[in-house]
Amino acid sequence: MSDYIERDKLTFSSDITGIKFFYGRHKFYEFDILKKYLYPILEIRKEGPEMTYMDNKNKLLKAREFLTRPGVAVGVGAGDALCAKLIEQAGFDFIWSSSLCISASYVVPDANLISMSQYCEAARSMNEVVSIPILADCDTGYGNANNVIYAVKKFEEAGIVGISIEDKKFPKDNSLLEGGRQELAPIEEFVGKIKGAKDHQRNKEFIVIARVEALIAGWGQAEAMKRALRYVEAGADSILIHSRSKQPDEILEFIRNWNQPTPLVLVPTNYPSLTLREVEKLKKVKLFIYANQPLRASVKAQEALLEEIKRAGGIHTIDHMMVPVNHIFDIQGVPAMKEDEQKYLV
Ligand code: SPV
Ligand code: MG
Repeated sequence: MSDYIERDKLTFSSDITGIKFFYGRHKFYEFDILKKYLYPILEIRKEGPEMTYMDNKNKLLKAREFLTRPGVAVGVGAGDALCAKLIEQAGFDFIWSSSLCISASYVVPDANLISMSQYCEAARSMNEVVSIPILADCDTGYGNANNVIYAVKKFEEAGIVGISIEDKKFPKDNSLLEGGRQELAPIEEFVGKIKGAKDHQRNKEFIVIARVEALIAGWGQAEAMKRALRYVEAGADSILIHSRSKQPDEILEFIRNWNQPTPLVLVPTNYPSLTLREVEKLKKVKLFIYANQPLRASVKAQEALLEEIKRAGGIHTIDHMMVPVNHIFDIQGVPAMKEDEQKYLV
């Protein structure tokens, strides 16, 4: 991805490594850290591909900040663009493009039945409608290290700010599934995936989260810690330590023993008693993800509504169970379209 703008002899080119200024063919300056401020100063077209590029760059920078700034960034799981939009409107920091929620949108088990392209397209459609970053749940990376490298390329191209890959065998089963196949991959195989991802990412801010499934698989704290340390050494930007224990105890034990600067990620689905306020006090956790609650709430709401329509023999009793249709028009951006029509439709 690169932009190239020509103004007489003064030109600049930008790519993922920075911005370079040229007079004729001579490079006279190279910026990196200032690039987010330079785009607006140089008045790159406000619409079109360059702007999309800049939007994504800002999302990458924002997501990086989540890992370094004080406090905890909170993300919510989505399976489609509408859900992502609602999450943004509710004021959350980022979207977790969830393999469970995307699989559920196809009504198939969260077991790598749909392809990497389908997960990626779902994430892309979310990214196109929100201005907060999307972190993609990429399961085990869809195969071996070759698949991970290809996935990094495709998800970066889709404007996604980072991926999470988990150290299970492909094809995986959902981590919360009672009696699911929770088979761990050999450590070195997973280390290869992390290195492959980090070596091939094109944006330096792109985040690779290594997800440790040792507690999910019942292999214990020592194995979880051993793996997490190896993944940090391999270049992981963050460690997602996952648990399906009904109490946060094993997660809290892991966090107590964690003495690396690399930040942790938690998904508290099965241990909801651990609140954001408590997580903030722990200091070592930077991303806190409510992975699937909107999906579960919407299934519950739709089931109740459908049951009531069936019972009442009509749609005359359900107004209080739905938003007005104008609310849907607003979410879809109809007001902005109407403004455009005033200007451009003859
Ligand atoms: C997801 O949301 O798809 C996750 C979290 O990976 S979990 O369902 O807990 O595995
Ligand atoms: Mg998942």
